[in-house]
Amino acid sequence: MLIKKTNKWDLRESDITPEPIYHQRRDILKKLGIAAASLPLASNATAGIFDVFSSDDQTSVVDNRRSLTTIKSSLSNPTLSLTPEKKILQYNNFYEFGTDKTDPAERAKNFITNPWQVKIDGLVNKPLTLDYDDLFSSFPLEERIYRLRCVEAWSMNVPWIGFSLADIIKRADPTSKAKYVAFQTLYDPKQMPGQASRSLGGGIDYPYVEGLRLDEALHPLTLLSVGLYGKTLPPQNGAPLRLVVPWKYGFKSIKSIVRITLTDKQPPTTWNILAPNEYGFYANVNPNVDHPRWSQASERFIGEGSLFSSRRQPTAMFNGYSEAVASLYQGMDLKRNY
Ligand SMILES: Nc1nc2c(c(=O)[nH]1)N[C@H]1C(S)=C(S)[C@@H](COP(=O)(O)O)O[C@H]1N2
Ligand SMILES: [Mo]
Repeated sequence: MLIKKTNKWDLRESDITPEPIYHQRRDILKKLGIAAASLPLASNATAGIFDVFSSDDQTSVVDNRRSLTTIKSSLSNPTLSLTPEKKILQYNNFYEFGTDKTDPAERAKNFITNPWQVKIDGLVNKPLTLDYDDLFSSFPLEERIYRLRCVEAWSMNVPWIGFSLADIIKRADPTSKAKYVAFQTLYDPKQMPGQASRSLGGGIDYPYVEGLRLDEALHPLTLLSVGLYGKTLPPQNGAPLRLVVPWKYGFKSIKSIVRITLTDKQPPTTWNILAPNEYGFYANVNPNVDHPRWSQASERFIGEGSLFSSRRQPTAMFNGYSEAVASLYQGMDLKRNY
């Protein structure tokens, strides 16, 4: 049967929808076996089809998470309205498992996170290795409700569980030469299909690497997370250990970390390597510095209700953490150091 191609739909959807959501819609359509071109779309008919997050027949997720006991933290913001757990677990960026938002939850289901080892090495007096159990027993676990802002202009509020990165760095006792901290994600193409295939993995050279200046790394807000919503992290959110830097774009918050290295030089970072004119080393959330291809002045907050009716809100300088972190960048040109 010849299906009439309605370019009108493509145009309208891509015009009004941020790119990642647009791709996700297409992905959902693919899974439903619906060719996008075949849809006689009345604009109000789409809502039901795409409203995956409010339908209850989508819950067949393997869940090996354990409950974690936490203490309160003065660095948490309990007044933030939380993004529902289901959305935090099903709308992810983790290119090692594919580039669509729903890929990580699907493809990381059997990702082995225990046993696990994390090395802290480089310019330190006491290099150390943490095993899986050490991640949960070495430091008191705090719950910290933070804002998360992706460079793609969407945001969530997440109740993370973890401890300050500073705790682990201090234990390793950096030498006076240490000026930066480099992070590395696990490299295991057998488990991570995006590492085995350039197209699946978005053209990234793996392992995913990230970095911070030492003073940023030692800031108490900088969190090593082992959990969210009261439980251990699911694989798609970076189990068993991931970074969370709440005043920076989400790509700085590297997942499934195996190595933390203190260095004297600014470390290479994955998105900066891929597109240096679009993604800088600093990546501080800043409404006044646009991405070359889109505005950063506002963001789509993913909260209750349909993902696609989520509200637009203004982007906050340093993602709302100015008071705590602005002094780190005093005298710096934030347009040049994006
Ligand atoms: N190793 C690795 N870490 C990563 C990514 C990735 O693709 N690989 N994506 C980053 C991006 S772009 C974002 S927005 C956050 C998303 O975290 P979440 O899925 O827990 O919301 O993870 C970051 N950490
Ligand atoms: Mo992101």
